[in-house]
Amino acid sequence: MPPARKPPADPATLAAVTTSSRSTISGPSVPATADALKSDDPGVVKFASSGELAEKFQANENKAAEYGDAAAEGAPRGDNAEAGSPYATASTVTETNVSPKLGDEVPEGENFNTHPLDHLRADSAGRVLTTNQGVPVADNQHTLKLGLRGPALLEDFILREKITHFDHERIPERIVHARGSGAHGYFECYQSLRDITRASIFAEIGKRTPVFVRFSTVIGERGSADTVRDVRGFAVKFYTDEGNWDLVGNNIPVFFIQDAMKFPDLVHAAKPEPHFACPQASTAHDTFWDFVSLMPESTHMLMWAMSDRAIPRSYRMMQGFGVHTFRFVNAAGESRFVKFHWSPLAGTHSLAWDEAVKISGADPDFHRRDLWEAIESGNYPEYELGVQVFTEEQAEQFSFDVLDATKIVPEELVPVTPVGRMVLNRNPDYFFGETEQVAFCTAHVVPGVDFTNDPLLAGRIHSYVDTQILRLGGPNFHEIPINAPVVEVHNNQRDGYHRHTLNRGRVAYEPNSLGGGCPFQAGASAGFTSFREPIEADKVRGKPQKFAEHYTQAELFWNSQSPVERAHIVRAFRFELTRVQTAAVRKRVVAQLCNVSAELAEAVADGLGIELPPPLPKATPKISAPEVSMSPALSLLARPGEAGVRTRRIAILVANGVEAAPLVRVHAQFAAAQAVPRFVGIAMGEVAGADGTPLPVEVSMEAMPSVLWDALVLPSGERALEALMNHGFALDFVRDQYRHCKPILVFGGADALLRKLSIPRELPTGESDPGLVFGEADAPSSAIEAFFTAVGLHRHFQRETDPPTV
Ligand code: HDE
Repeated sequence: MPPARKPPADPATLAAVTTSSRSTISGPSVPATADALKSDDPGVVKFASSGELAEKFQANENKAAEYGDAAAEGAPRGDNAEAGSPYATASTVTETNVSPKLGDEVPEGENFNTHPLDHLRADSAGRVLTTNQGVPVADNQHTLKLGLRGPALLEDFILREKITHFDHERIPERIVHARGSGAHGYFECYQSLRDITRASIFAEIGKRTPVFVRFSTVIGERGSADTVRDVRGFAVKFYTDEGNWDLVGNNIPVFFIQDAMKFPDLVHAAKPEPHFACPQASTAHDTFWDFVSLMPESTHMLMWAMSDRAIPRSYRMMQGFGVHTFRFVNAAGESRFVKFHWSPLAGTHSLAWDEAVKISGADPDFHRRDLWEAIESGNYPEYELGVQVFTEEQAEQFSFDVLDATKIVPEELVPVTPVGRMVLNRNPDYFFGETEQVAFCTAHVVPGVDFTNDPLLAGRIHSYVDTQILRLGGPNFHEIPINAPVVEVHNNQRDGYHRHTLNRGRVAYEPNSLGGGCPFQAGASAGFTSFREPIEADKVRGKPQKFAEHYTQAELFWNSQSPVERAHIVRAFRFELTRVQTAAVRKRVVAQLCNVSAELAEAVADGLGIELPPPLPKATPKISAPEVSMSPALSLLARPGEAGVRTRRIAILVANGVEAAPLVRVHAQFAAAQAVPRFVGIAMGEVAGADGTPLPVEVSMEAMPSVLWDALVLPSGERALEALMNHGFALDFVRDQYRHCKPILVFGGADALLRKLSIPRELPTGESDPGLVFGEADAPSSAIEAFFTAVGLHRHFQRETDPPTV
């Protein structure tokens, strides 16, 4: 037997446990010590106490009793133990954050829908296993058989119940937006908007409304990777005190098409091609580009989708938009148009394309994990809600039609006014029960919010309710707890699959006298009333003339991008169109781009090795003098967010012989700033510093390669550097950090690693690279400070060249 390993020094383990508890991949090789259990940080207690609980089960003690004569004597009681902390068995440490939707403030009322989710949570701590009928299960290992080697018996209702349930565990995935992740939180109103809307969530300063949010990709299947190039869904369910309002938006403010009639065509073109079901979660194929190049109204959205908006660093670092123009309606029945904008406090940040591609392999759950980890560590994502409010008369003056979902209303025309903030402070207990079963429907509006005649929106009002009926198995999907409003539901709808409500009495119609007329209609002053829009028109199929202009806002977007963003757009078109096989389709897309910008079209044509084609014919001339030709708000750089290192993952490479002291200091400083610094080793275990200090490795380079980190620290120490310089993974690690424009802190001597990889110290312009910070091991403070700044700046794209030289 190998000698027992000595646990490393307590403070080092505690430090590693602290930052490992902020991650969901790997952890130190040795168990957490008693100190961790006493921590004030619930994440650390959860990490340590679940480890402690697992320690109590050294092996499956009952295994031997499953065989031979022992089995026939009857099953033993299952091994069980009590957890040292309730967190040990919790889904999430955020379970103590309460709301009227989630629980702990049970509102009055006799309607079960009003009960918070709390009463539905099942906690098995200290309980025996039962069937679905509540019958205690004596033996969960064996089928009932006639003799140990004999046939299984049909009467085994326990086996049959278990297998039958298992056989039916899957429901259809969403036809679009199948891949996603959600969180609970609240919306808080900044100011009363009573003058312009009756919507109760905007009634008074400080009013809080519970929300559930689901972020998603559009094209990929449920198990597809998070970091594919795609639009992201940004769907918010507000559980208001006048019913649920679902604001089902995207992270891009426009859409590909103008009329719902074309949605199935768009989705069929973008999804895997039907004959061989490829490619997964990607628009980089012939049918997508064939369709969009024949639908020039998609050009504006294509510009956004080929920009870095489509590869966000995190769901926490992207904007959200309602896309359509909606209406606010006040108590007097007056209406104004409104567009909704969500802006993340963490700023808008994206990945590098090469990084996104590699993350798809290294961690397909990258965004899901990131959202979970941030909330779990108390770094609650926050977004500000802004509105653009304008009148119908103003809208008539615009050169574009506000009912056309391929157009934005530039902020220069109508400013965005902040009206509240949304904080996501609680992870779900159960992914399927909450995130999968949540049903967002654009038809879910509340008094004060109304639709416009956007023909795309009209189709959505039908589609979402319809699709839930299939996906969730019937018309009672509103009764699934995550979908139920916090207010009571009373109507005469009855029956259908999975009906839960037990309505009292014999009346299920209206008008009635036998039920005292109840439930009775609320009347216009209390109930939802549609805006009285006078319309005189012929019944036709067609679009207004202003919808025919397809390129002016695509050009506005291009003009408003920084040089780096433009370069990325060109490369995205180049990548996607190179994957297209049909030369005629490629050419058609470039011809489409000629109508946006000659510079863009030429660069893409160049990348594809083709001659610049003549521009596609236009349905109508471009607008000669648009209201706005440059809008800085359209650049991702316009929202750097709170500069800071919170939640950033910092890899500190370690190997035997490192100079440990500066690394321990960096680890501590970043941990204190709520970042996630971790000691990354060649292998798990413990490394010995040059002075003998033991450092616990938290994760290996193999398990978490470079693309999963935001920044890198290269250690000093001759022996350690030699080991790293001779390790292919370590070299890849450093190369990718540099190539993906991430900040690197280089302690004395470690620049040998940079030299080995021909990494220049300067930018292509000759200036020094602000993302490369050099520090002496004995005077690390100023270097660490500079590195903090460099990490807060996210990526250092000034370093980029096409092609990359490193
Ligand atoms: Fe959707 N869309 N969509 N969509 N959409 C769905 O509803 C649809 C559109 C969006 O996290 C489906 O529950 C039509 C625009 C999000 O659960 C489906 C049209 C925008 C989500 C559907 C559109 C969106 C969906 C699939 C054109 C941005 C995910 C499953 C008329 C404003 C919600 C489901 C979640 C989901 C239909 C266009 C956003 C089939 C017919 C524009 C964020 O009902």
